[in-house]
Amino acid sequence: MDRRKFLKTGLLGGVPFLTNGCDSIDTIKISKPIVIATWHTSDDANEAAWDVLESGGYALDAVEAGVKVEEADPNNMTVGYGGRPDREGNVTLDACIMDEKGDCGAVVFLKDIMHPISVARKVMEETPHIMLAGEGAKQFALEQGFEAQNLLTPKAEQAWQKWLKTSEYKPVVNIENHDTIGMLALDKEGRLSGACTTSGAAWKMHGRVGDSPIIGAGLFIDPEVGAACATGLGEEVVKTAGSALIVELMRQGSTPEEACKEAAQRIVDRNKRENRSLKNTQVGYIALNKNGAYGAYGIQKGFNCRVYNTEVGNQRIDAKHLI
Ligand code: SD4
Repeated sequence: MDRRKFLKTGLLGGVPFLTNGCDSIDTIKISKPIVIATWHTSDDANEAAWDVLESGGYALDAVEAGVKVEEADPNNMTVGYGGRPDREGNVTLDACIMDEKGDCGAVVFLKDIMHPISVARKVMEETPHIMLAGEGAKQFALEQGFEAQNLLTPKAEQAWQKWLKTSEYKPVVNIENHDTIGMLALDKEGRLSGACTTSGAAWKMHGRVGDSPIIGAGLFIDPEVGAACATGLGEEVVKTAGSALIVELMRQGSTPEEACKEAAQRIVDRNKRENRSLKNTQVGYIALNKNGAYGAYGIQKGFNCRVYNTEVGNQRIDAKHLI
């Protein structure tokens, strides 16, 4: 059989994707290192990750360094310091990290710590658990040497005060649930890692946890196949196990873009079946397979991401969308 029939090209990635286990990996072009992150605003985050990858560093170090840029940026109002608070005025953070062995760590409902992704990595590396929540997560962070600080900036507090006037919980598509950073990287040695970090949905209920720190929902990696992560309305991502679904679809032969599209379609179909409006629902997915092919897809117009490799540089990509 013509061996080209075994290969499918990632629609965005332009890199052949091995769809048949008979082919040997060294017969196809592998694009590495590479990093991809949700939202075009992650350009500086990609730069930080690329610095690690280009010098031959570890994908896990790259994604941690990358998303930390957004966690520390007060102008990113969906991640870390400067994140929009919950409806009671508390900034509460969710994050998870996963490596090429399938090991992972997460923190949820964490307060007062600027870099939840680094705490999540400590959970993975220093504890027998995968997830710590709330006060326990903060206590662990302090024990590990992280410093407590107020994460509510004047800008975020003003936005909250304004919201309080109506107190309507109607997330504004591509604005209020925008800029959570999910990042996937493949290093020179072919190791895949991913990180996802967020302050969650703006004006959420106190105690609410979204998809971003949930392995299989906000992030998933299978080193045999690839990686995926999500941004947008977390409840919808969790209900469809979005990132795990994308990885499984890639395992069955879908390109990264096809897999992201199908996962977005599942959300649309489920809501249509229940006659629910999707007007206020945006979810965007990115995926990277083990060969460095990548893809993205959104439910609504307006989702984008950023890819960095030697071929394209640090490039913005506007994802296709279903609606
Ligand atoms: C959440 N998925 O907590 C996050 C929000 C998000 O860009 O992605 N914002 O539901």
